[in-house]
Amino acid sequence: MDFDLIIRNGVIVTASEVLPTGLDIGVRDGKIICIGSGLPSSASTQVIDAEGAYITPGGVDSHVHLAQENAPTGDGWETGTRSAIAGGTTTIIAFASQQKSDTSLFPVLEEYNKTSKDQSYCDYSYHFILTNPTKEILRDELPVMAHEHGITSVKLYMTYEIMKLNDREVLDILFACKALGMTTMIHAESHDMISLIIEGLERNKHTEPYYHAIARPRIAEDEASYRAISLAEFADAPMLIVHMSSEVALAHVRDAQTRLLPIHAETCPQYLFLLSERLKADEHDHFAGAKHVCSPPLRHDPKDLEGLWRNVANGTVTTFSSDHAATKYFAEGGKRLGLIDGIPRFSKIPNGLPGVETRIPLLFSQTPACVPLEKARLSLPRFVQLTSTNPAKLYGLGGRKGSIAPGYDADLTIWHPSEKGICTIQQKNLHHDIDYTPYEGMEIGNWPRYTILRGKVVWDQSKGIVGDMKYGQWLKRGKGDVLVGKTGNLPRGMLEDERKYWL
Ligand code: DUC
Ligand code: ZN
Ligand code: ZN
Ligand code: ZN
Repeated sequence: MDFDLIIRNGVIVTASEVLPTGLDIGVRDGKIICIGSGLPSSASTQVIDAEGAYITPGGVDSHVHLAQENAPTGDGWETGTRSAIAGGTTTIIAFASQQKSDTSLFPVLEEYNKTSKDQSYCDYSYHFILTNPTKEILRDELPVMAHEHGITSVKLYMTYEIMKLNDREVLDILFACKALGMTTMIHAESHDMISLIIEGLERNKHTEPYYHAIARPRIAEDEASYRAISLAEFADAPMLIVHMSSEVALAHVRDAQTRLLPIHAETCPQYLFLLSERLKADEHDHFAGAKHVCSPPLRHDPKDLEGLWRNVANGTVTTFSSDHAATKYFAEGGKRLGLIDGIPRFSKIPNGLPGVETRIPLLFSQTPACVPLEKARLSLPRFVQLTSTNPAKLYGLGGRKGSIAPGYDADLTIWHPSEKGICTIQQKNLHHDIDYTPYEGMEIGNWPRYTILRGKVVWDQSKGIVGDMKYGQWLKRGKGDVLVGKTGNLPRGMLEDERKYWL
């Protein structure tokens, strides 16, 4: 057997174990063919010596915003995917976004396909953001999206005037998605609580960036998360609540999972590493807090971080995504969005932070690969589940992406041998087209030395980006794996008899 690539002398980590040392990974035609010791090379085989470093599956970032109309100063496909591979991510799932005025999804898809074509350094797919779920779209278009285009997930918003859906609309979508084996993602914050608070803050002229965190308290996330779970339970449909920021809301997810409901949680680096103090002015810049505006907001208390880390470690959180939803702090001509005639208006600051490149190294920094065991926040297999295996399975890429096993795409992140990995996150070393990183100066324990996509080295830390913008492939996804719990449950407190007359 001739291999195109053999990686020797690494420590392979999968979602279930850290394999013994001394195993080689043999790759041909972009796929992992076998894992074994002493695999034979030929003259044409490329051999990489991992020098005892960890090898983890290429990252799957299932929550990335690129080239969205509502973020004109954000990252596009070229810069966003370049940034992804430099940070160990080999697959992203971005968002094709329906506007309220769009009565069909097909033109939206066509337009989005145009912006991504031949512009991606990594493999990619889309979720559809639904903001106007007409009967026709749910009945006639979603099945085509799922079966012909392999788009098997949607994202919904319970907040933002221009995006939010009411509970009935969410239910209609859940029933439609369930029938198609699609996964529903939801942004859960109570629009009414938030809009009431914003009105009060504006009336009292509290409009600096910090008040963004005051405007969206944990109870708004808590209430909407519970409501979203209840709707999913009623429809007996799988759901993932995106970008969860607090343990109070996660308690509802945990409870649902305990009752074997297919309810998932996603969290993101910003909620594990940053607090709302970041929203305050700094000594040089009154408006600097605008760089840290995301929704849900950064929380106030270190106890919030602890609570979230607990849910990462204990299995409640299913996926760890970047929610890379970046906008430049200084837009064209030095203009800062949300600073209107010199007056800060937090409610006009675009929401979202950059993070597609730093996501994986940040989480890796909290594993036993980088810190003493007693300080580690999560195990290495748990790291792999969260960053790669779970998002691949949940979004219908299982068997192809997200693991190191024969038959899978040879998507791999090779780290530095442990003593050489220490690095400091610095904006000047990142590859996005955004003018800051929220993690500037943070010391972390390692950085990907090589990123490999379908058997090809696309990131080599000693050389930089070595991949090609046309190499990324569009992925037709299948049905998601339910992963947690099961469908077929009777909603709590309901009798079969009560349902049979209308279902
Ligand atoms: N939700 C996201 O998923 N990303 C950015 C902003 C938001 O509200
Ligand atoms: Zn959101
Ligand atoms: Zn004020
Ligand atoms: Zn997002």
